[in-house]
Amino acid sequence: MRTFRTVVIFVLCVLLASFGLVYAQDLAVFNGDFELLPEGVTAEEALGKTPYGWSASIATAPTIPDGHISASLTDAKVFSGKFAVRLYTNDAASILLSSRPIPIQGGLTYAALFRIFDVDDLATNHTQAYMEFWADDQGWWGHRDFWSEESWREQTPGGWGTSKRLSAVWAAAKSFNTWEEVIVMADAPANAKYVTLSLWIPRRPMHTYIDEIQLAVVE
Ligand SMILES: [Ca+2]
Repeated sequence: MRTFRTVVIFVLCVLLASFGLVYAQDLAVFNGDFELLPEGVTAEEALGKTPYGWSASIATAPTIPDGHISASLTDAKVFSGKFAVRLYTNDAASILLSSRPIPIQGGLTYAALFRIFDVDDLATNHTQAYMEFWADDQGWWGHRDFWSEESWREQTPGGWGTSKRLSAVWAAAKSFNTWEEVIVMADAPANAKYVTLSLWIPRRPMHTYIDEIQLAVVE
């Protein structure tokens, strides 16, 4: 039986073969599988809150009641392990879920793999998966650590902006009610120092689950 990691490398190699590339090396995505909880925190305490190590920016309208929009840890549907993240809005709100900035080397090619389960009960749209490249630690987050344990304990809302972004590439899921592997691949700009992996719902009702987000540098 193939290990999960082998399957991942296999998927990437299949994709990369068509580009004439032959090797991908995994890079760490902090809590990319959503299994990590802050120290001493129980599942009961963490479920329903923004996942540890992820930043959620939610743009609401005053007409939307509390609780109708969320980016929350869930055990209702997972690709692997015990937990995944659920993005939900039943109105035309926007949700941006972003990873901790990951150090990279400019000029290299990166591939990100997202597992997305779009539910078709609210809309006929799909979740968009992004790689966003930044020049230094002065991206939209400035000097603030939105991914720390302290930020999790305070459930600090994330921010977001594109004015300092060097470039971005994205792909959307295409199917409903099944786990789909969505791959995003791009060359990092020469002056890029960080990439963030993001999920974006632009002003639409959506109900989706995301799990096992991975990143590889392609050599
Ligand atoms: Ca998981």
